[in-house]
Amino acid sequence: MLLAIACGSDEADPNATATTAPPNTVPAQDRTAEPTAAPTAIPATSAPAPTGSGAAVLDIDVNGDALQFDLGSMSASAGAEVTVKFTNSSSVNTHNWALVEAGTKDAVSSDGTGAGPANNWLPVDDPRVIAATVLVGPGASGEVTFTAPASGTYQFVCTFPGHNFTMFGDFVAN
Ligand SMILES: [Cu+2]
Repeated sequence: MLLAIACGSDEADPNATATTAPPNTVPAQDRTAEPTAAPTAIPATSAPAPTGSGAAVLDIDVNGDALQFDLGSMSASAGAEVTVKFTNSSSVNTHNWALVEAGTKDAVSSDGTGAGPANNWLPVDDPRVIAATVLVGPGASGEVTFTAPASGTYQFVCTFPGHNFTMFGDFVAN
């Protein structure tokens, strides 16, 4: 029997797997084909910087397979509605994006390790955590909308165990 070789062509396109991702992990620009696309994503694509309330959409990615975000700092207007769109371009690593109180990224991550993957590696109902995405797998994306905190400097971090030591930055509310 030699029929098995017919499957070999599936590997010709390394991007082909993107089309098999669950709907909620498909990048926003690809959601037009998904009737179940999250309504919050629709206005953002045509109005990247809504005015009037300081509302903003902030995009962040990772540096390939390195345990680093592609931004060292982010900023938003205090009290504004902010949507962080986190794209995980890594081909192998799972990450999240969490906004935490200044100086707490390592402690929050340590407690997140105890909380486990079912809680997205984040401590549950922890006042140090201001906002966070769920875990985002390789090649997927996730977003979170929240009200930017009061003026000051905060931290963002990936709380996947071990990533917090290199995968963080400052979040400035001004
Ligand atoms: Cu990570």
